[in-house]
Order: sequence, then C-alpha cells, then structure tokens
Amino acid sequence: MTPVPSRPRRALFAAVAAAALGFIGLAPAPAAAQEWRGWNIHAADYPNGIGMDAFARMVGERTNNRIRMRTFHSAQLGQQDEAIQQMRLGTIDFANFNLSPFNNLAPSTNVVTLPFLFRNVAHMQAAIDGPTGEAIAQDLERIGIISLAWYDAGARSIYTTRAVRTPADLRGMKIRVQTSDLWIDLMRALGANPTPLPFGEVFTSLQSGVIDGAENNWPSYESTRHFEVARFYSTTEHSNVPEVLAVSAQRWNRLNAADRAILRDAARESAAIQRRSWAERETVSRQRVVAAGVTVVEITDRAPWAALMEPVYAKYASDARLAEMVRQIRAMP
Ligand code: GTR
Repeated sequence: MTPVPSRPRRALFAAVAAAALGFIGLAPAPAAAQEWRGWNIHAADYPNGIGMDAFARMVGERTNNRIRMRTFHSAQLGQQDEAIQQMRLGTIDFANFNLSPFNNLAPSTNVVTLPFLFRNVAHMQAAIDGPTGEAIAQDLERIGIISLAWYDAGARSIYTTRAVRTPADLRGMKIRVQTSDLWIDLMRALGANPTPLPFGEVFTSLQSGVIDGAENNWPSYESTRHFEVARFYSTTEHSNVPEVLAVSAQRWNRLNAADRAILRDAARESAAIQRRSWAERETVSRQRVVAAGVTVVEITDRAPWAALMEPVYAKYASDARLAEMVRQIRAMP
C-alpha cells in the first residue's frame, strides 16, 4: 500500500510540483534567450530613443523574451563611425544611424543626403518608404547592416557663432560636418571650411573656437546644448537626410522567418512612434532655443544656396544608377 503523505509532506509535494511546472511552463528556456545590445547616439527621451525603446519592448513581448533588447543611450557604446564598425563586426546588434555616415560605404545613401533635393519632409518620407529606401537597404545589406525601418531627422540647417544670412557670410568659416566626402564637398561649395568631427566633440569645439559653427536639425541643436555656444541658427534647411533602424547581419542571418517578421513589424511600428514624437519635438526644441535667446535667421530664398550645389550633384549623382534615383525622387508628385 502506498503511504499517503502526511499533511506537511503533502504541502511540500504540491509546492515542489508547482515550482517545477512553473519553471517548465513559464520561464523562457535559458539556452534560447538572446541578449541584444543597441546603440543610440541620443538621450533616452529624444524621439529616436523613444522609438528604439518601443522597438525593444515590442520585440521582448512578442518573443516571450527570447530576444531581450537593451538600448545604450547617449553614445555610451561610442561615436557613430565606431558604432557602424561594431555593428558590422557583430558586437553591436541593433542601432539607429543617420544615413550620412554611410555615404562613403553605401553609394545610394548619398542620394538622400543631397542638398535641396526634397521639397519637404513628406517628400522625403514618401521616397524613403518606397523604392529609394529599398535601394539603400540593398546597399546597406552588402556591408552587413539590415535596414528595418526609417526614422525622421527633419531638415538640417546651419548654426554659427555669428550671423549667417548669405553664402558669402559663410566664407572661410570653419563648419563641422559629419564624416562623409559629400558633406565636405557640400560645405566647400558653400565657401566654408569643412571640419569633420564626431557629434560628441561639437560642443567643446564650438566653445574653444576650433569651429565657428555646425549644422543640424532643431532637436539636435537643442538637446546637445550647442545653442548655448552657437547663438545664430540660419534656416537653410539644406538636407533632409533620414535615419535607419537597423540590425547587424550577424544576428539577422541566424533568425528564423517568424522572428524576422516580428522584428520588421516592431521596427515599423516604432518608426510611427518616432515620427510622431519627432514632429512634436521639432516644435518644442525650436521654442526652447528661441526662449533661450537664440537669433533665428530666416532664409526665405534658398535659390542662391541651391545654385552653388551643382558640383556636388556632378560628383555624387552623375553615376547612372544614382542619377536615376535622383530623377525618380524629383518626379514624385
Ligand atoms: C543628428 C543625428 C545623429 C548624428 C548627428 C550628427 O541629427 O540624429 O545620428 O548623425 O546628427 O550630426 O553627427
């Protein structure tokens, strides 16, 4: 006869059985769980950080935490050029990058960086969400970067330590640019002295007089506090270069189709969140810097600026494939 366990022993039995069931049924299989490291140049409360955190949360929820993503904000894992290299090597798993730092690596990214190409942000979005984006995704895949969605970055304008109203005012001024040949040539064509520097060095370089200005959108100008040292913002709106939410091919190649679909969907949904947050932040950032006493130089006639860009188009958009991409973008309604 099997002895019936006494009361305390029955309770212990039940507890052990429940714990075992709980372990089998609920806890994710430790061997299958992946920890992904994400790179973000901006602070967590910047629209891109909000988008990336939403992406990570959705992927965690939808994979029952088999893929656990953590974003390291504020360039904790290095500056953008280093992060791109790390992503190609597979030591960073996902990231949000501006497309300009890819200009020398992935030719089609030059197209969306080109000055005065897009009429406005809606035009840029329509292009990047369509065939232009597909061409760029193919080029990025060739260098080990898988594009999942496109984030907004608004329009970039020039800001300086003294007022700039015309290209003539820029002559000889040292203006920081991203590390890209196109950006160097663009600034040269405007008559300035281009100075490539990592984003994280712009504030101190402005402060110490190493540079006289830089160029960026309202949210970056405000969040980095560059406005405290470069007090004039000229609304040149010379480039609408967008950004990518991407994962390392090293990781991507090991995912099955179902997980890839989860990541793609979550990335697209995160882009909708980022874009909404972006639109709000642009207004808020502009208000903040104006309240802090920045002089906004409104550039209403961009024709004299655009006219100087001919050599940039000749150099970066003359190749048949890229010229065709430019033609298609211009022909968009
Ligand atoms: C910001 C962009 C960053 C970085 C930065 C820069 O607008 O979001 O990824 O490219 O500009 O100018 O370096």
